Amino acid sequence: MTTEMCFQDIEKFCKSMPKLELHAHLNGCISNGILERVPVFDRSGKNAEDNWISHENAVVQEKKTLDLAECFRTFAKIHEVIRTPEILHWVTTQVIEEFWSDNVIYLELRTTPKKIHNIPSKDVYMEKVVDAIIECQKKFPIVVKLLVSIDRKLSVLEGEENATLAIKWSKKFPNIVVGMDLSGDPSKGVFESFVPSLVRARDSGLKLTLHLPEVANALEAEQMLDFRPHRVGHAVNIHPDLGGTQKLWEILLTSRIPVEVCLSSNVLSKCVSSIDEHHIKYMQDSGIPFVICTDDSGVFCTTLTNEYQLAANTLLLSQDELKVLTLKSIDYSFGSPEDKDMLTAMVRGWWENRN
Ligand code: 6MZ
Repeated sequence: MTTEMCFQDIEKFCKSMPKLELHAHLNGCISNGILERVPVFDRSGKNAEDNWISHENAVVQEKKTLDLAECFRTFAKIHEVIRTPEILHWVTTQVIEEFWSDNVIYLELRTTPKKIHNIPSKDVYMEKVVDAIIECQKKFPIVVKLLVSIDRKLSVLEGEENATLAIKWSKKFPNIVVGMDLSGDPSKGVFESFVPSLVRARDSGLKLTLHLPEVANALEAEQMLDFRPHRVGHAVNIHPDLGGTQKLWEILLTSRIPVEVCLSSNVLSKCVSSIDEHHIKYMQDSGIPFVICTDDSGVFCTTLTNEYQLAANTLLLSQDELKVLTLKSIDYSFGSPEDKDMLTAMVRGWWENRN
């Protein structure tokens, strides 16, 4: 940050800025505050106020650092809380509201549809999440999109099912269901096996984002970049000084594929050793396009404000550079041309009118 702003001002400034969140896993974004308030619904679907789910197991996020394996155990514990369609609907509204209170004006949520506990089918899972999005968009000035994830630990058949689901729901709700994501524990599954499903989704007009493996796996990272997704997540282990190779870095550089950068997630999950060792600096120096994201705001106890603040401090960004970063995130989003025009007008308007 330049002398334009003192350290204490940065947080206030980043909070007040209108922001776009492009990498947020629904269940990873359930904060402790939300977990503590999860209501139990009676059979009629109404909230039984006096009855609360015991979710002690799920509240494991206070830890300062988790390794990647612990992160995935935490997600599994959170999934234990999502026991009914009503709870899924409720947590989705709460997650969206938390982003909105952080001045997020555009949110891309991603989630792997699940048939778990009393959620009878992946279609019901989709229905509840989409309903919650529609409800929140009526209540708050926020645009919300949904990406259907394939968790890479799934079978090829389940990956196919998720692609079919994404295509079906994008036809029903083209303004909401706009893309697919490949994510999950990088030590499980193989990217190549999901390629036919992802190609089918892309051919039907869906946008794609892939988590480049968060553990060193040059072969798979190269295959993913060669696949030319619309965006990639994380991009740890790509730079030759940071666990990658010169070849990979050059492929990323020449591809111009925007990278979803998740600073707290990468540090807290120990995928990078410290913020000073984060590849964001190399990306800035090389001109690789990137966007600042939270990943799992709940599990990593962070906000998009906090991530922008970290980026501003790490890269010594000026206010003007923060504005450019925000405007670029509009370009990299999976929103429609109309969404992008509206968001650009909103962001420019805010920057012109701020004191
Ligand atoms: C890879 C991640 C992730 O889908 O149940 N997920 N996958 N790397 C990460 N970095 C820490 N963070 C979250 O949200 C939780 C799921 O998102 C993926 C994992 O598959 C996790 O189970 P949903 O809404």
